Amino acid sequence: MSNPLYDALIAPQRGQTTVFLHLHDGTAVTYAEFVDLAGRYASALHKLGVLAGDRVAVHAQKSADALALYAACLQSGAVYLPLNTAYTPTELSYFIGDSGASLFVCDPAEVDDVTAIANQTGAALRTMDATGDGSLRQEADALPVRTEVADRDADDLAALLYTSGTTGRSKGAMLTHRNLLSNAEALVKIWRFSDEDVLLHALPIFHTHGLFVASNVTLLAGGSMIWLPKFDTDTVIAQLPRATAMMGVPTFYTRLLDDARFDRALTGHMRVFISGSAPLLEETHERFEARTGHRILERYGMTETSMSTSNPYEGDRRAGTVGFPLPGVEVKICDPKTGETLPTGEIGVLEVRGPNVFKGYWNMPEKTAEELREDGFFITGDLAKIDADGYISIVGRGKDLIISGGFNIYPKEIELFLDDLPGVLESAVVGAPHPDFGESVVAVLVPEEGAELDLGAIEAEVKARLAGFKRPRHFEIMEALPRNTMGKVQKNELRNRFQGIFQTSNV
Ligand code: MCA
Ligand code: AMP
Repeated sequence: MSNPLYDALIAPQRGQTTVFLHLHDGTAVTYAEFVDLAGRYASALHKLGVLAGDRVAVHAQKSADALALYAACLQSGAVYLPLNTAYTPTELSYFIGDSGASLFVCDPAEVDDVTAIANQTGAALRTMDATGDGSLRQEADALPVRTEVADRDADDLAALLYTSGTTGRSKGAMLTHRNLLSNAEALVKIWRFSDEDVLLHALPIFHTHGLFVASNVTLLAGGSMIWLPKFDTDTVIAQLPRATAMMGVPTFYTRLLDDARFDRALTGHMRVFISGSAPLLEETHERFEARTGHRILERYGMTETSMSTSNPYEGDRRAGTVGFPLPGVEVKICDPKTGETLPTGEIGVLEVRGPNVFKGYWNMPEKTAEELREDGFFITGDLAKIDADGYISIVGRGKDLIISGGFNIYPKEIELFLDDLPGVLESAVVGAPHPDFGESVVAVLVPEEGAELDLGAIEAEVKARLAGFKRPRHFEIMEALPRNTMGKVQKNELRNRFQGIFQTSNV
């Protein structure tokens, strides 16, 4: 009997009285308590009839319980499906339906809005609030700690993470035990994580970064985490003296740099600051070093691959690069049209192969075949180059994607939504540089002939149905979209036109 992730991350911690999570209210959860809590949730899952391979969809705030539910899913062999807390019921309905989740754990405040979704798909509905309380914990509390661990193969699914697609339809990336464990092992090794580490954790746990990179790495190393509900500059500054390591998206670091308290004295004791999920500007890298003496360690990954490359722990952490492939991971730069490998130094599409590469998209064999080659290389859609020293730089995106504060936004999804609104003939959505989020969203609307667009009503509709981070922060009404002779919308022209739109306005 074996269960690769549970055996490596959770089982060794059973009975350990050292602290795993330092909570923001000053209390702590020991490893022994965490493993028991997970065991109670595993009992609740068992009682609900959740079987190995079943999907458990979780739309809950970050808490110790939410993480214990992830561990319980590993123990039960269920497939953990975390969902961005900003998603609206309109968005949730697709994920619950598409995944065929047998259990949907939501926030108590949204029960009325999502009951219909659960009824329609046949998922059992339970609740969990920001403190972890809710109907699921009440059931778990009444049950004994389950010790039975489901037998799982390295190729069995551990998690299903939805990532939006250029066609506007989200794709569920199937991540196996092998994918997640091999990545955690590689990262613990190259970033030198140990049981002495205290990771300042201010990331959300519904994405690869906060869940797998940060939490799996800490669990595997047996370290502890300062478990913050979200990123808040004051709290991070107050907690930093207790930490040894921090992981964040570039917005975390630019916000810290905007605060004079964030300096050499505050950070001198830190072992490492790691950045990813979006490009870290060279300027931020340099400001960070000048202020703190630390060079941020930038790495690169994707939902489909977890982490693929990283700057070195020891050695030159080069600004503007994402370092070298992780141990066991192969990368190549290919011609986007032919797929042929390009010579060193040329820009092309980055392809990745290794134990980190996902199994494919849930129920989407054609999409999987388009992006995952038969020889195992995954076509990332990121444009990159490799220099003579082997450092990889991400120089752009071949895919139409906006990354705002580390969250991915696919223009197509917003365009399809806007096109459906009354009076809108068509729309185009592009990203523009934003001082806080890196990039933010601009929407161009073309009205139907004779129609008067009411931007206030459009914004209200967007707010009600799309997650807040996807909200266009600038709308522009135009008579027609710029098109080339083939009729294709010239997004570059729009990007150039709106390049400075967020630099001056306060949005
Ligand atoms: C919140 N808002 C945003 C964002 N976050 N708008 C644009 N972009 C965002 N990222 C909006 C809310 O909808 C709200 O709008 C207003 O900002 C305030 O919300 P609040 O929650 O208070 O925002 P915040 O606390 O300032 O959040 C910003 C943040 C957060 C701290 C940067 O977005 C964050 O923690 N980002 C991390 C994302 C992440 O973990 N990415 C990893 C993906 P309104 O006022 O209209 O209601 S994994 C990945 O990419 C790969 C695998 C990898 O390599 O890691
Ligand atoms: P996701 O779809 O959330 O997995 O986001 C993955 C995308 O984030 C990648 O395809 C890249 O475009 C981007 N990304 C992640 N890390 C970095 C980085 N260090 N530099 C530039 N882009 C990054």
